[in-house]
Amino acid sequence: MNFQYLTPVIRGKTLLDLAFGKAREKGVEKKLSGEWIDIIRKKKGLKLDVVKDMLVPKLRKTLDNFPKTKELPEFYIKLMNLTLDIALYQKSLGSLDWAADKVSFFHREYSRKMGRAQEREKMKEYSNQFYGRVSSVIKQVEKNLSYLEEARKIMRTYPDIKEMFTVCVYGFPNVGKTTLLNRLTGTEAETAAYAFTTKTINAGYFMINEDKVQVLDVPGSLARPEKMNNIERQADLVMRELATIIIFVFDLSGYSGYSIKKQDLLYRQLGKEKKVLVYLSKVDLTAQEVLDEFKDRHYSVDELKQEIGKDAEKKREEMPKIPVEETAEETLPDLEEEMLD
Ligand SMILES: Nc1nc2c(ncn2[C@@H]2O[C@H](COP(=O)(O)OP(=O)(O)OP(=O)(O)O)[C@@H](O)[C@H]2O)c(=O)[nH]1
Ligand SMILES: [Mg+2]
Repeated sequence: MNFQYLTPVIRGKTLLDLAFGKAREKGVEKKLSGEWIDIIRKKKGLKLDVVKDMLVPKLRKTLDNFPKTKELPEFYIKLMNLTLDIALYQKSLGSLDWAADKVSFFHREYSRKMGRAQEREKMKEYSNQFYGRVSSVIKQVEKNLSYLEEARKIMRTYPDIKEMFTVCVYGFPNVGKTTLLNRLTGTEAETAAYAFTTKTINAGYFMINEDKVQVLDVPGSLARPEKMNNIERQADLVMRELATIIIFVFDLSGYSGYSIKKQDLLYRQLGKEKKVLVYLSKVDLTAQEVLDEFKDRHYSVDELKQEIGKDAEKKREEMPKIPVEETAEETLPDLEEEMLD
């Protein structure tokens, strides 16, 4: 799923300005002939059409632009639950459908009334009533349009996650996770010398032998499962739901601002459910005796790739293969023979 291209939501006031502005233009430019009262009726009717033809497709387009929750893979629903008010999101989409229907309904109703009107005053009254009702419909959904725009800005930051062998880079804030992602995959994701630089999920890819590996770099986590913030929950979600292997980044240098003891606590919390590979960041800034004291097996960037490559290959080989005799080409000649018999 790619959320980068969600288009900005046009807000209520702009929608109304566009629709009424266009209606004014149309009323002036159209040359009509016949009885003057019929000309007025036609002009007013045309304006109603213009307003509807501007608003309804724009509302529907906005609605279609956003993914429906029932069409999304489970991971994204969980991510939306962490980053958005999913009930309000759904309600907002529903309100656009309602608004489009309402505008169409008023258009039909007032076109009919206009068609029957005989006096100029009545026609003017119907026009004004139609504009008033349409404005009120759009104003009622303004808070939903505004929410969808807010949601769009958040959803744009969602990673385009592919179904393939996936590794998650995990660890405390500011330890060098994004720097490692960039080294592994050649991405240029933002890194900075402060905590919570990464507020969403960065994705990168590398090839190892025949396999393509997806690396997801997540926001930093603190070792406090009972009171995680939304940013940490995203990291936790990726780590649990998507990753086959976790790369745990330890910063022993002290530059991240988090003690080795604290980092170790988070490391132990990962448990044994998934394979965890340890990477030491900022070794250039770390005292030799601190490095010597570190006893856990750890990997360089190249070793990480090799180790991940082995598991990716194993997983590929475990994938069920379609036996050759079951393919269409193999079964066709038999069929032909049967038909000849
Ligand atoms: N000298 C040195 N600096 C490093 C190394 N790795 C990371 N840094 C620096 O450490 C800081 C934090 O690095 P990031 O990669 O942004 O850390 P992060 O873990 O992604 O941080 P959050 O996204 O905030 O959780 C940056 O200023 C990096 O340039 C390293 O191996 N050596
Ligand atoms: Mg980062």
